[in-house]
Amino acid sequence: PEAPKPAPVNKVSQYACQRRTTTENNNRIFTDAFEVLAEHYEFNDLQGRCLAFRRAASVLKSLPWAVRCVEATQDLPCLGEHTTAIMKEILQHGRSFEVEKILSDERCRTLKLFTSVFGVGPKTAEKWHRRGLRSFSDVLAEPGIQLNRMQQSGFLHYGDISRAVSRAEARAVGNIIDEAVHVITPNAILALTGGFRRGKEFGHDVDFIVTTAELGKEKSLLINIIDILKKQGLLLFSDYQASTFDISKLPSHRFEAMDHFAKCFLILRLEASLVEGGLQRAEGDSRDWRAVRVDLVSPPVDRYAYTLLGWTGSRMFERDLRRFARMERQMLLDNHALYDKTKKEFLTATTEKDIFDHLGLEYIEPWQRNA
Ligand code: DCP
Ligand code: MG
Repeated sequence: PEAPKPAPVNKVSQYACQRRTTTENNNRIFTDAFEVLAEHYEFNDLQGRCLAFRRAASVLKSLPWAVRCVEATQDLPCLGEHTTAIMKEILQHGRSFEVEKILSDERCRTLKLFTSVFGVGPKTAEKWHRRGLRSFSDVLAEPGIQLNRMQQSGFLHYGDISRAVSRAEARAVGNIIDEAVHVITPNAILALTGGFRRGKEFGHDVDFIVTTAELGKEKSLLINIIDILKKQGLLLFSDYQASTFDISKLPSHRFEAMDHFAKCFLILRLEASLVEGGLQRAEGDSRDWRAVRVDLVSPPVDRYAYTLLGWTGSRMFERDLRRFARMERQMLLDNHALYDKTKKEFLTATTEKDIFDHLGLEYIEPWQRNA
């Protein structure tokens, strides 16, 4: 039976930062399909098409209702001919043949497999595929392939790292980091960011901001944390990147540019005894620990709000905050700062709310940023 058409509501914005998107997705059958297509276009270097499908998925995720017919979507932004055709296919047949073709495509499957390894990006995956490699054992047996340190750890801990991290595990990691920073300084500031701050139940890693209330003291913080974790025997891998932050620089124009704060990408050993309800483990795995990916970023405390906003995500939310700032406000935003091009000045912020205010945006709670 035909579902009643939803009553006309306020127009949905083309900007993710003007939509409220919780973790409850009423349109997963479509957004999962769009994500497959987006990834396919990404692997084939068609960034425009990739973004179109990511934007369409993001709009559907924000809807408090499930799409039952394509006519119901005609007032929504970011949905084009191609996305609508896919939705039609799914509504009619329960699946999309175009998506199924991609899912069975050998090249796409191999690239997805290779990029699932920590330290392997699309370029390396492509290179391995062009050499005729199709599986992990192909890669590991291939003479002349030099894995870097990150990739070696990626393969070593593949089973653990590719398994989702639970909220209880994230909390346990938080306790470990909290203990370590408080050994170093009583003025430590520690915040959980990323997907867990947005209320997700599972994540691929755990993201934190660590800094201190004394400006400048953050400079040695990560190095000291890494040292403590190492002494505790908890450090399975660590890649530390020192700060290259320059206060005089304008915010970056690039959407996907990494910030310049000191950061580290870690793999930690997490004991089961520290996790309420136990570890996420494969069936038959009787170890009492697992490896977990953890990212730490350490900005100077006066950049805390920008870093918190930037690392909370989602990626689409971040991308659209920056796009909105540039297109609608003539401002430049990134994880370090907000710059008003008209007034030619930097705007300061101590809370995320300050930044939304500067941008003339309604405040969106972290759990409403799952765009
Ligand atoms: N981030 C970003 N752009 C990138 C990478 C990251 O804006 N290219 C920001 C937004 C992310 C946050 O950093 O939310 C953390 O990155 P993750 O890759 O850990 O993403 P999530 O935590 O959102 O997802 P997951 O649950 O998979 O960890
Ligand atoms: Mg994360």
